[in-house]
Amino acid sequence: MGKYTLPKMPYAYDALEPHIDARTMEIHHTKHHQKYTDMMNVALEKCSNDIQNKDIKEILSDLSQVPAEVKGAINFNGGGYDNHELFWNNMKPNGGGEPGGALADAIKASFGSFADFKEQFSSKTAPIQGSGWGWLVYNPSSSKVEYIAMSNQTSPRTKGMVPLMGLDVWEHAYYLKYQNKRPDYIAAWWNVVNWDEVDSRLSKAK
Ligand code: MN3
Repeated sequence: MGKYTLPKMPYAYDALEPHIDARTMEIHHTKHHQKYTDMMNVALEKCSNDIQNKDIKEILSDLSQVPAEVKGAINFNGGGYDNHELFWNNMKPNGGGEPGGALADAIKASFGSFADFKEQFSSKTAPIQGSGWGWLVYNPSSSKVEYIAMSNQTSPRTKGMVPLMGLDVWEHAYYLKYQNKRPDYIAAWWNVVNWDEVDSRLSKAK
């Protein structure tokens, strides 16, 4: 067995119904997330022990430290491994609503209001070309929260950002239920956001 193993889901596959269907969640976790995990282990075998022993966050934060021949594979599969673990946990059954506390203040400071943030996040994530993610991140250099769109599985960590909340808009994340209607998936997704988890990531990032 490699260093990385598929993280356990924090709830049942059908727990996010009707917003995200059980079959999509099961395939997404057991096939897609599993594949990124397995391929990350394959890529790590070509790395030094020093790299192998590092946390995924440290690896993704500085890809210049990994051998050139596996840099692309680690960017993609290490990103996929980490992004999906964040994604499962920034959702929960009966989630949604609005954040409170420090997260609410940070969102207001950066976006004007929660409604403006939600509108901007949705309208920037919906048109991502091909496969990618929309992210709310913490920028350590400005000490503010920001929106960032990332292609494929590339982690916001590769840009020095701390991921707080990610939305996977690869077709595998929604196609069974929503087909080509990505904006409908995004609109439904707000009902399962786990704001407590996002707020907790913000406090750890500061
Ligand atoms: Mn995915």
